[in-house]
Amino acid sequence: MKKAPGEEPNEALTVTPPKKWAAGVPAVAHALEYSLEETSVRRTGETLLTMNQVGGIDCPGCAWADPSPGDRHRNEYCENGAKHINDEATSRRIGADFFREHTVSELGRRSDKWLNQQGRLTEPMVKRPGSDSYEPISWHDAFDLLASELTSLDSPDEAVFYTSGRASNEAAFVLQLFARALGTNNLPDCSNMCHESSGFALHETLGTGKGTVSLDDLHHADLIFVVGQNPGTNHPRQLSALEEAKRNGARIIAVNPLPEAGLLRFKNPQKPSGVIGKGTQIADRFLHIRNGGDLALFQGINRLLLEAEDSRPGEVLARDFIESDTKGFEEFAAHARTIEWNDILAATGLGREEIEQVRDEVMGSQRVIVCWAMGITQHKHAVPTIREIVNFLLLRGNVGRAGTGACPVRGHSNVQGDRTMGIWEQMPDDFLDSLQEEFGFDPPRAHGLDSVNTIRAMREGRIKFFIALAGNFVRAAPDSEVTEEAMRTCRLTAHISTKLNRSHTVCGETALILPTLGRTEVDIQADGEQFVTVENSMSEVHTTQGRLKPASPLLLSEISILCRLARRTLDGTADIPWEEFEADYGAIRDHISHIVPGLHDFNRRVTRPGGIQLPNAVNEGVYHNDVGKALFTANDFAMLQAPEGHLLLQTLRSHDQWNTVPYTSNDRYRGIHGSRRVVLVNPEDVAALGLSAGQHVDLVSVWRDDPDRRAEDFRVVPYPTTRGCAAAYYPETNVLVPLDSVADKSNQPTSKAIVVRLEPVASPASVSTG
Ligand SMILES: Nc1nc2c(c(=O)[nH]1)N[C@H]1C(S)=C(S)[C@@H](COP(=O)(O)OP(=O)(O)OC[C@H]3O[C@@H](n4cnc5c(=O)[nH]c(N)nc54)[C@H](O)[C@@H]3O)O[C@H]1N2
Ligand SMILES: Nc1nc2c(c(=O)[nH]1)N[C@H]1C(S)=C(S)[C@@H](COP(=O)(O)OP(=O)(O)OC[C@H]3O[C@@H](n4cnc5c(=O)[nH]c(N)nc54)[C@H](O)[C@@H]3O)O[C@H]1N2
Ligand SMILES: [Mo]
Repeated sequence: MKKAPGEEPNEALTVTPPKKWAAGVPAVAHALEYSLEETSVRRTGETLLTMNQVGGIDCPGCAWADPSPGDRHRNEYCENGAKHINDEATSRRIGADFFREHTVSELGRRSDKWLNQQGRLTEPMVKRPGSDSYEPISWHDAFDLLASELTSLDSPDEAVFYTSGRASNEAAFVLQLFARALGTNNLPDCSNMCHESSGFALHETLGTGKGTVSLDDLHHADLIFVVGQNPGTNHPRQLSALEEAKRNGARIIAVNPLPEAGLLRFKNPQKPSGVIGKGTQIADRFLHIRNGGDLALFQGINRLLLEAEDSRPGEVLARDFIESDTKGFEEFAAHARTIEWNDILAATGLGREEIEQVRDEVMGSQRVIVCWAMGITQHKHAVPTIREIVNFLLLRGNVGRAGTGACPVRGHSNVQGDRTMGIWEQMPDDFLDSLQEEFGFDPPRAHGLDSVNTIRAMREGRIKFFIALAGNFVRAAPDSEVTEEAMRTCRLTAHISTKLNRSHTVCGETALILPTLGRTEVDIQADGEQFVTVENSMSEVHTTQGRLKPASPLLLSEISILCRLARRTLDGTADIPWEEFEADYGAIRDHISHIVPGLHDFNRRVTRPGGIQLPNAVNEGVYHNDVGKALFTANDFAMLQAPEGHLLLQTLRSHDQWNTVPYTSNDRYRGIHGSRRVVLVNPEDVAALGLSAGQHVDLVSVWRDDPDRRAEDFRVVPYPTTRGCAAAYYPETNVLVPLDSVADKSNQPTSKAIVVRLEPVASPASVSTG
């Protein structure tokens, strides 16, 4: 059977029943097992004990907030945080010898897991035109090469600067400053594929791109929705917050096509009771929804609330708040009453009584929060879905008060901060005006390219230069084959990276690997030891400072790389003190403090325990959107329907990966072991499609008139997902996501809704169950 390049072969697949609880002793033991395999015991201890402590390392995992300094546990990290940090702190190294032994085309046939396991990158490497190998290059020559490409472009808009959300605030600020001083807004980032839909909908309705809740709000809410997210795997410390909320009397409603372990029960490994007891039941109510049914769900709840107000006028809706703080209520309400129950039930797959019970819980609650992540944002109608969630919150005044609000749960540890620092292809004019005033150059005003439009522009031959600050662009992006072909049209591609990944093997004519310090490592510059800062999902900005000896003496920090490149390229054309920035990151923060509202006096305030809480105007009753009020919206009903014989496929994360980087082939909570090439299908659909457990199938995605897209050789696993829906892991399935299948308005790839058929292929092996 032909294998797609870079895919891990199927090992012996074993399927066990999905777990009914998350975390607890096995989780900690599992993390330590991984740590000991990758690094020495001493390095593990050093990194873990300072993780998420004041003055220590911010976990490079998710963006969940830390408890206030006095309330932190000595081990304020989760199993997965421990894995991520140790993945970076590994003692394995790759340098010139490795690249002499492995050509680029050979590396291109290796799996994501294998590439990552080779260890830390240690020296700058170049692949020259016509060559199939990376060879060493000095930093000096690497910067010359990059600068000469950049200065020979016909237009700065032929260059693209990608950022992944692990980059610090300071590195992100320097990157966008460099791009804009050069003359382009081409600043795509991972957020374009992550929470772009949230940003768009929240800007429009509440006048902020960010969430409005703090940890304290969560602890004091009395009803919390967890919609389209899998916190047991992706935000394990959120479970501690939910546990605390429950102790304070909150009820929790989980909405998901999969009964995820962390949503059901949680054993807190940091509490003795969690180690021995049965743990806390997290979700009081589980809504087993069809993929993409959330818009209809919230439309249904909203309609019921409006009708309840009809029969008990003045008792259900927050009339005063609606009057004083919002606009558009009448149009919204008139429209909401037209949504048909038959449609709502078909789209959600839920019963009407289930939705009525939710209405009753909402009416019995004074403080409601809605949390959401990729299960909401990666859909064609993601923006209307989030607008409808905002309608829901506004109806009973559940924004701007303690214990209430909108909580888009961010992914990468600093994805939100990168946006605050100006990583956005369409930064508003007031930010650009401030840059102009501060640095005396005229930033470009035309919007640049986001991630999807970058690939489109490459395909049209409009991009010559691509540089990435962290990340794995070709694997994170949709339509892998299309994206890879597009990337190869560039004259030069360069990656500032800690570890090897597939993006290094998909090269422009010339390609550079620029190895950099990770978050765990000491960063010493001309003016002494430096720290950097990050912003979490709750808009708290704080420091992070590594302790470990750098993986190689040849590594430069991200900021050094960017400042040296900017200096070489711009050659004094803008009045920006790149040298000073490199020597003392405090100088970067001084400038940021003049540009970003809320970060005044940045250097002094950020080192205080707990850091800086950025203000959120919504909580002051101020809405910075076009209408100056919280906006109710009327959203057209939409539902996803796969044609007869097809399923709606969502692509998601296993318990043992960091985005594009699988650590092992296991997904412990879901009971999948030994292979990632599995497709989870409802047992009734397995039967209806004439398939059987363990059968080998190709996943074939059908999109408009396009030729079929195919991901080869997956195994069918009967699994309690909703009827008509299926799930398989990212990034192996990105090949199936059509580039043009994007969310309306936000242009975010629809990675949670791909129409597929399962085509049986011949194969001898069968699945064992145990
Ligand atoms: N360990 C670990 N932690 C991570 C990451 C990682 O890779 N590994 N990645 C980080 C990043 S960048 C991000 S963005 C976050 C992602 O965090 P999540 O959003 O939790 O990540 P996914 O695995 O994509 O899971 C999506 C969840 O939404 C559900 N879902 C899918 N479609 C729908 C739908 O239509 N409706 C509803 N209601 N639910 C749906 C899925 O069943 C699944 O539970 O995690 C961050 N944290
Ligand atoms: N089909 C499908 N596609 C998706 C998603 C999905 O759910 N389904 N999710 C989307 C989402 S939410 C996201 S956020 C994107 C993720 O997209 P990216 O952020 O681009 O991808 P990552 O896998 O997080 O990047 C991992 C690489 O980052 C580098 N790295 C790690 N730490 C550091 C560091 O400290 N500095 C530097 N310079 N480099 C570092 C390493 O080289 C590593 O190989 O993928 C998106 N793509
Ligand atoms: Mo993300």
